Amino acid sequence: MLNAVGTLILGYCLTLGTGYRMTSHSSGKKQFQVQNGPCSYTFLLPEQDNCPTAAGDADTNLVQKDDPEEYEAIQRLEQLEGIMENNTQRLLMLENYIQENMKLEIAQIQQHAVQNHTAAIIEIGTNLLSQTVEQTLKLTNVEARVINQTTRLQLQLHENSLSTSKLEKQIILQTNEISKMNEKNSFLEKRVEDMEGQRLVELKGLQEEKEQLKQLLQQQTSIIQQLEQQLLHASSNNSVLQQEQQKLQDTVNSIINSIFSSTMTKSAMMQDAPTVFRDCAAVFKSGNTNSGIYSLNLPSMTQPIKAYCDMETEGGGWTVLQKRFDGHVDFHRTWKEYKMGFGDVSGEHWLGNDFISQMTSDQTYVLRIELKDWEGNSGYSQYDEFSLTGESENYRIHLKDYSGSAGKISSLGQPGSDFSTKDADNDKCVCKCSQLTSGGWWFDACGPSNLNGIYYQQGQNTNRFNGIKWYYWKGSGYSLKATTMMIRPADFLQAPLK
Ligand SMILES: [Ca+2]
Repeated sequence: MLNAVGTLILGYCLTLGTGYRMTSHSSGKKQFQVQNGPCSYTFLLPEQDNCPTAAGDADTNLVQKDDPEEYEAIQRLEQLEGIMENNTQRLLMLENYIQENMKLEIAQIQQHAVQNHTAAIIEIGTNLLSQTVEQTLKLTNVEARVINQTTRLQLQLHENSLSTSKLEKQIILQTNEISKMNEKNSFLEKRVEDMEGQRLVELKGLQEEKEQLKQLLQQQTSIIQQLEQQLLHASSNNSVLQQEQQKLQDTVNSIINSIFSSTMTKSAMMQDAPTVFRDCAAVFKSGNTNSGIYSLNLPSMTQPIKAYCDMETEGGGWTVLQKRFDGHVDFHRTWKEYKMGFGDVSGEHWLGNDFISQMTSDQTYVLRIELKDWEGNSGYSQYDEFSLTGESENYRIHLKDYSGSAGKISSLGQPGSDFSTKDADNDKCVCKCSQLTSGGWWFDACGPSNLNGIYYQQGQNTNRFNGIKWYYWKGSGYSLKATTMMIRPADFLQAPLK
């Protein structure tokens, strides 16, 4: 059983929110409000005007048990059905209205959403665009770099190709030169072969000549041997002749001496003047003041010798012991030759150690050495005392009081050395100075002087260890042009003329 209910629906939209409330209307109808979103719906429900109370209901129920009551109920049911139908139509209308409103809202919402999406898409698009621009810029940079690199590489490639072509040209030139050289080389090889052939022929000829010369040499050797034998025979004959000559000379000397002695006796009786002189000073003082060759003799000597007298230098009266100026005389001589003297008295010569030794044994002599170099300079060395010991003491030299211009120091050392020759080694060297440096001299070991060394001509006179040496004037390697050694009594200038 349904209660009859009248319903009125009013719809309007106000604010958001959803809910419902129930209020009592002044007309005695109850109303319901439903809130859905911005819209609210109000329902007015009609109520029955004479609803009986519970006690009254009991009476009504008694009345309704009759047919009018059923009729009344049917009417009410029909009324309710009508109301229900009206309500249903209204609800349908309401639904339509709501649907339309919803459509608009949805459209608005959709539009709004579309706008939002569009903005977001535009923003994203803008972002994408800016990113794209950045990427494009980067790409442009990269492209520019790539282009630069490509250009560089192209330039390098171009340069490389240029240098390659140059090298190729050079290679071609060198190849040409090599081929030319090869041609020359083959030409030269051919010439060398030809020359070798010629040389072989010449060598063969020379070998033949050599053989002939060998044979000739053998023949000549045998001839020389024969000659040597003949020479030996002749020299034995010669020594016999020399002995005879010596005997003859002795005889002549004795005759001369006897003549001299008789003459001297006569002269002594007539002039009391000597005719034989012991040295050039005596010659000078006898009045012979011209330089030249004179005969000298000593009481201890058996026979006189020839000597050169220098009557001009420093007052004259000098007996010359040694003279060299052109190299004509060989001074690499034996002990005996230096003992007896050698050379040309008027030219280059050595007076003789025996005579010098005896001459200086009983009187004080001054030794003067005069020297000339190849540059036109002259110098001298003088010793105020000079003497030689005898042969038994190897003609040892004694010197004192040096002065002169040929060196501030004497080139003949003190104390004096023994005399050495190529066949008599009396020096202080483990070597043999005479054989080493040539000539006879008072070598030390081998000492700073040797006036009897090898004579070297101008232009060949330097860097010589074996030349004519006077160290403290011209050094060790210099060979002098001219030398003179001469002596005079120390009292020559003081002694009065006889
Ligand atoms: Ca020696």
